[in-house]
Amino acid sequence: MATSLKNLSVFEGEVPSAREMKFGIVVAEWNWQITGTLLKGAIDTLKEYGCDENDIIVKKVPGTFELPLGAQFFAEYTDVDAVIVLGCVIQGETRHFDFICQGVTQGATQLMLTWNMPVVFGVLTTENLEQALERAGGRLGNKGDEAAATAIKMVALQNEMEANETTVDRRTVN
Ligand code: DLZ
Repeated sequence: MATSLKNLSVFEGEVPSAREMKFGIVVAEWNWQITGTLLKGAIDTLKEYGCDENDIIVKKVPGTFELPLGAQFFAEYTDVDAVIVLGCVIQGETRHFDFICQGVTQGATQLMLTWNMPVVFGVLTTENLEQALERAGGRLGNKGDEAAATAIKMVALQNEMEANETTVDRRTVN
């Protein structure tokens, strides 16, 4: 399993300063016991790396399936540099799990590529509540922390590349 041994609150590589960066967070109300903790982790991490509290805008949506549209609202109506989507889908006895996971993954991917804006996937997809608790401030850290660090890194990368932008007409290559 991809994250079975990883502590999500211990980051690979250096996390740049988040000063002057602005973030939107969309959080699902479904499984709030988990997503509320992801939210706290994300906010604490953004602030820890220098983001001003006033530059963090939080909006709630009913469930994980609604996260991409919530993120699109940020893209459309605000000037945030990145959006973090936070949710928790726990495997049940029906195929709802698959549909929600597929919907949010494809939606978030399509959104960030369309808008050329980081949309960071802070969604836990677990077999049971215990696995989710382990990744929401438990033994394996907090997925919200990891999502926030990723968002900061991606905004820094975009800022750097925009600052060094060169214009290339790729059609002239033969
Ligand atoms: C319906 C549903 C189910 C069964 N499970 C979850 C879940 O584990 N996590 C979650 O965030 N949301 C769940 N939902 C709600 C859907 O995400 C969505 O809000 C509804 O299907 C309405 O579109």
